[in-house]
This record gives sequence, C-alpha cells and structure tokens, in this order.
Amino acid sequence: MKLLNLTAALLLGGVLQAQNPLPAIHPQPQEITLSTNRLNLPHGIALTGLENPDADAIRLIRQTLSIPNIPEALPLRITLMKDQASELKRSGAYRLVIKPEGIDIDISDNRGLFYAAQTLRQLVETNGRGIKSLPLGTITDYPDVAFRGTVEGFYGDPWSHADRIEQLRFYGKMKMNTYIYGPKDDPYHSSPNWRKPYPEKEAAQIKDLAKEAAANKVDFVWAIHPGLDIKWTDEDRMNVLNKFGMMYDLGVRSFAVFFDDISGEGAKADKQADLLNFLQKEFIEKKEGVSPLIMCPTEYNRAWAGSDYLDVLGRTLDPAIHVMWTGNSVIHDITLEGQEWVNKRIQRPSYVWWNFPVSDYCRDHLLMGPSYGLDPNAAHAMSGFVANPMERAEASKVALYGVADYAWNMKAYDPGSDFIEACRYVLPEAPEAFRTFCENNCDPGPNGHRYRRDESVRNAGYAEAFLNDFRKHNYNADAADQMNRLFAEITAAPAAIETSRNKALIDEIKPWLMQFHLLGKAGQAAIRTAEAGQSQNRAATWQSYLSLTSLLDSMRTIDQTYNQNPYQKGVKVGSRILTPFVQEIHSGVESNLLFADQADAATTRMSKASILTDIEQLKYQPLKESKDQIGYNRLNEVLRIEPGQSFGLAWELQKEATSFNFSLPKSENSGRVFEWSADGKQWTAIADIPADQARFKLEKVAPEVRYIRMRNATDKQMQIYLYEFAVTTKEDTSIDPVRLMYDKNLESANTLVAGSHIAVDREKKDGSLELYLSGSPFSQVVVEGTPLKGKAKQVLYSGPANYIELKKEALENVKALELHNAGQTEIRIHEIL
Ligand code: LOG
Repeated sequence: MKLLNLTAALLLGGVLQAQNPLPAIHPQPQEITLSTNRLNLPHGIALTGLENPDADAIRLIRQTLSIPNIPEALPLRITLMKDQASELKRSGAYRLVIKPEGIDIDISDNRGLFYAAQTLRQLVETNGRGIKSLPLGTITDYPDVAFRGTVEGFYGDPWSHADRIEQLRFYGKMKMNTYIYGPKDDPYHSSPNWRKPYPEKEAAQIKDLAKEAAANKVDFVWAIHPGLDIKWTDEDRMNVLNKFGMMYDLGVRSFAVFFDDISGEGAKADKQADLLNFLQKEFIEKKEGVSPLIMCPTEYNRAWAGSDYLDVLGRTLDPAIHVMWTGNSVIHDITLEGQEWVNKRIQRPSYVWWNFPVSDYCRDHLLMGPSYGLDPNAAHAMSGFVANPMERAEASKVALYGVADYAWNMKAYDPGSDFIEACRYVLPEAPEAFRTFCENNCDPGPNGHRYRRDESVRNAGYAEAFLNDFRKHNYNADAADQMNRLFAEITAAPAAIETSRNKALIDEIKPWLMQFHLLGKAGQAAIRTAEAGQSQNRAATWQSYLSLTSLLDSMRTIDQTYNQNPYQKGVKVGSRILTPFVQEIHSGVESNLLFADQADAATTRMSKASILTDIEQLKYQPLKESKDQIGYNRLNEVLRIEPGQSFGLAWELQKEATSFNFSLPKSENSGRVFEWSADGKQWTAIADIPADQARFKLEKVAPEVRYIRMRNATDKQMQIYLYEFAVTTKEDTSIDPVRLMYDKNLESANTLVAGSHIAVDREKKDGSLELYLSGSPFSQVVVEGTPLKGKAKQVLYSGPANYIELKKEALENVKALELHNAGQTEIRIHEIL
C-alpha cells in the first residue's frame, strides 16, 4: 500500500517541499505512507531509547545520517516493539516513523533495526549544501516468509570467497536473511570428505563468512551431503555430529543435511529421519544459539515422489526440522496447490528450494531474466524460500533481486517492473543496455528438465510476424524495422555494459557479451538477406547470405572457444526467439536459393546425430555435440530405467565411429546390455564390453555401425548415474569432394586452388545453370563452354567468384562446361544447380 499523505504534511512546519519523486524501496514495505514533504536534518540526529542497539545497524545509520549527539540534533528513538500483531513479532519487523520532531524506530529484534536502517538508506537525500533529508511518513514492515535467501547448491565451480562476501552484503541490503552453503563440488560438503575437517585455508574462509553473514544479519547455514556413501552406523552418525561440531567452532550457527541426488542405502527415509532426529536432540537442542535444522529430502519434488518416502518423513521427523522442496519437478514454478500437496505429506510447511537461476544443467546459457512463476498467495504455505543461483554470482543478482522482493512482500511483487529495477540496480552505468542484454538472455534452451523461460518478450511478436510473412515469401517491412532497431541495440549494448565498474560481473559474462554483439550483427544481416531474397536478386541475396553465414561462423567460433566446460560447452544467447529467428532466415534463404520447388527441400535432408531413447528423463536432453564427438550431457540426478527401456545415440551416415565410451557409476550392472546397429532396427549385443564395469572405453566399432544403446534387460527398475555416454566419430574420407558441389547444401563446398579447373555438370531440367561461388574480391573465375560443333571454346563468364547465372539461351549449343580459377587465391564452389 503506497499512500501520499499530503494533507497531514501541509499542516506541519519546518519541513522541506521536495522536488523529487519518492524513492522506490526494495524489498517493497508492507505498509507505507509517505509525504512529499521532507524532514530536514541540518544538525544530524541524536540516538535515544534502547540501551545497546545492534552495532551493525548503528554503523549503517551513521553512514546514512550523521549522529553528532548535539542538542540541535533531532532525536532518533529506538524502542522494542510491544503488544503487536503477530507479523510484527517476526524477526526483521520494524516500524519507522519520520515526523517533524524526529524519528521513531520500533523493532522486533536486531535484524529489525538493521532493516529499518536499510530502509533509511534508501529514503535519504542530500541536497547541494550537503544537508540530509527524509520524507515524512510511516513505514510498517515485516517479511512474508521467515527465511529468505539463497542455497549455493549447484554443481560446478563453487563461488569464490570474494563472491560470497559480496553476496552476503547484497543479501543484507535486500533484507534476505539466509545463505545455505552447499556447493555440490565442495568435497568437504559432500563425498568423499564430508567426514573430514576443512583444510586450514578453507576453514579460515568459513570463519570469515560466518562473521560477514552475522554482520549482515544473514544466517550462514552450513549443509552436509553425506548420502552418497553414508553407512547407517553409530560411527557415521558420530561423523556427522562431529563435523557439525567442527563447523560450530568456526562460528557456524545454522545447519542443514542434504540427501538429494542419491540412490540405494542412503536414500532410506526411516534411516534419514533417525539421523536427523539424533542431530536435533544431540546437537541442535544442546548447543547454544543454534537455529532450526534444515533437511533436503531425496524425493525433493513431486515428479519423483512415488513411494511412501515423504509420509515416513512426515510421521517420524521431529516437527522442528524444516524439509526442503523444489516444487512439482526439479525445476518448476512454485504454486500454492503444489505446496499444499507436499505440506500435507510432510506435515509441515515445506522450505522452498527454488531452482532458479541455477544453470548447472544448461551451462552454455546465462539465466538473466526476471524471477517469475511464483505464487503470490503461497506465503503461509512455506517456511522458507531460497533460490539456487548460477555459478556466476554477480550475474545471479538480477534474479535474486526479484527473489528478495517476492519473499518479503508477495502481494506487491510484480516480476516485470521489478526486473527493470533489478537491471538498474546491478548495472547503474548502463541500465538500458543491460536490460537489453538480460531480457534476451533468459531461456536455458532445450534441456532435460523441459524448463523454458519467456525471452525477448518485448519483440517476440514482431519476430513472429516477420517470420510468418517470410515463410510465405513476403517481406514485412514494419516488423523488419522493429527487429532492426532491436538488433542495432543488441549490437551496441555490450560496449555500454562494459563501462561498468563491476569488473567481476563483466568477467563472468564477457563471452556472452561478445556473442550478443555478434547476434546483433547477424540479426541485421539476416533481415538484409531476407529483403534481398524478396527482391529476387539472386546475386545480392547470395552476397548477403554469405556475410550472414560468416557472422554465424564467428558465433560458432565463440561457442567452440569460450566456456569449454565438459558439460554443456559454449556460449549461447537469445535461445528462445532471436537465435532461432536468425537461423530460420538463414536456412530459409538457403532453401529458397536451392529449391525453386520447395517440395524438393523436404526430400533432401541429411542424416543427423541425435539422442535415441524412450526414457522420459532423457528424451528432451539436447545432444552434446562437437566436431568429432557426440554424447549425452551428464545428468546430475539419478537416472531411472524401467524394464525394456534404453538410451543410445545415432549419428550421420557420412560419419564412422572410432570409439565408444561410458561412465555409469554406482550402476546396478547386472542385466544391462549394450547393443549396436547399422540401421536402428536390427540390434546386436556388443560382445567386448565387460558386464561389471562402471566405466569403459571400446576402441573398435564396426565400420557399418550408426547406432549404440544400453538397455535394461531385467524386469526391475534400474537406477544409475549417467555421467558419460559418448561416441567419437570421424568423417568418412571416401566421400568425393566433387559431390559437395551437388549436395544441395550451401554450407559444404569444394575448394579449387588458383590455376586449376574443373568440369561442370548441368543438372537443371530447363537448361539454365546457376553457380554459387565464394572467394576474395580479387578472385577471378572463367567459365568456358565447348560448342556442340567443333568451334573454339567460348567464354561464358569472367569475373569474381560470386553468384553466376547462365541462361538457357547461352547454353543451347554448348556440349561441355569448364570452370577455371584464373586468379591468385583459392575459390570455393558451394553449389552448382
Ligand atoms: C540438485 C541441485 C542442482 C539442481 C539443478 C536439488 C535439490 N538438487 O537435479 O544440486 O543444482 O538440481 O540442476 C539438482 O535441486 N538435481
């Protein structure tokens, strides 16, 4: 609620009439009544009230307003809240009253004072003479959700120490009070070292983090992930307890146990509950100043909740323990209905682990879009709300800004406007350019979770309108104007963004900035190409098509050079709308050039590398593909294979496999079979793969094989990890390069070196001839025809390597044709029609 209480302000003396609009406060306060009139503080303030107010909050107030404690200074009175509604008893609640006589702050606890100080920081203005002022009014504020923040719970490079320190400060500013430490790739959080103490350097850093967290009123929650190899013995239960003790000694006061992404013995609900109840009694309740225990279950989302696992937890787990939940699937919007479903089973409100903007399943993408898909009516149905961010900490702030706003005041949260403010907050030097970057980099691309995000929403309609006309061979000039304007903004955005003082952010996103710049250029080139295509000028279309192709090649180079992690390699931008827009124009123009009759286009498709499976979990995975290898992306969670189901790979007819390797650790091996096939129909068991190995490399693959798979030949569900399943391939060198000139593919080409020549076949039924050539501007091509009746050869074309059209009439009496590279540099013959 935002009211302008003007009449009250007009009656007051000694206040300033402000020129500026009221500032936006984030997260948005629950109740706010502010006047445009301001309280002038020429002499600063004098603290009164509470004896020992929180030192961190006071430091912040001192930075915001001066505290000289002189008689002229207006009083700032801090008192503890009395007899208040239950919301105001929540940790972090405060009431801030700014009136002509001074400032009153009522607080529920230290955190409340710290948050009141954060609000003051956003309200204060300093005029030209250095005098500070605040708007008159009242703010009554408290969080909707008790625990708000992040869970560093992703696979991949954990955040650096500097990243984490900065995050904790950011959380303090955004009134988020929780940071759960649980990076999957920290071996002391998970296997193999969860039982061991941290080495000295890491221990010192954790101590530091706990201190920084406390200064920002954030709970530093340290999580352990023991389930991959835990034994349900007294010894291992003591190992967990002792590790908690070590962390306590480093200053940690909040704890969690994660049982996600495990299978087998560690995944048993009753055993997990036993351990947790033991920790609750023997550690949480006994140690001084420790907050409630948090656990992440193995069945942490509805799609996986098939057994009575959650009911067992609900029944047996101490009611004080929080249970985490990612929603209706691993990565999902959060709905009230979904929350109610799980809460009934676990017999408590679940603690939401929202898997956004985490990108460990789509590491070639940045998720820079708004945090949306969060139910505004679910506050009462969750005990906490934490987001799992990207491996890139600074870049994650755009989404986390929204997370903070949502979890504090759901009803007031508007993802769209919040996102615009988030862009301004993260990159104040160039907010518009940054917004252009962010709103066109939201979507993870096709992925196994089938989680997609809206992207390019301001322009998606124009893109669609343009393509609709393009598909009907029309050129939509209005939509083209809009798209051109967008692509020009995209081209220019990276340079503006790089003026940011936030060097850590620029380092994180640099490859995507480079790629984004190229996308802007490619987009403009695509529209030029479509326009040329529309005008039926084939020579101009071909030139434009070639420059578009070369921009796409540059994008491919970036994709194959940067961010070469072993999972999802490369650098993708605009996956939802803009990249497909450019690609469709590129291939559409190609097909318009090649096929006068579009019906022919469909029949000349090449065979393609692809995933081959009937397992739902894998069906939507994008293929991992490089020049000489195809394979599956590593799956983080456990793969469940029903009897008879299989997963495998298929590849191009013109490629031969040279090796096959897999890594399927912790497999229940018995009953799995590996098979291969030449046609995808007739399958033969691969004799050379040992039955009991989790990892294996097969060095010899029969040359005719084009398909490989693994099948569950038992009558039970199989649970395995899919780390690697890949085939190395090589081009079939027996392919004659001359065939590439007639393969209905403008990408492939036969290269003709300077001084050489080649015979040209005539394919077209109507007797004309088209040649698609490329080369340097100084290239020199001569096409000669041998006449039917023994006269001297005649020159039919002489000029640069380009699009050449020879009309039927010119060829009527020609028996044979020859193409000479008469220049100093090589030329490429892409296609002869
Ligand atoms: C993991 C998490 C990972 C996330 C997204 C949970 C509870 N566990 O599939 O570590 O970052 O999904 O890939 C998970 O979400 N496994």
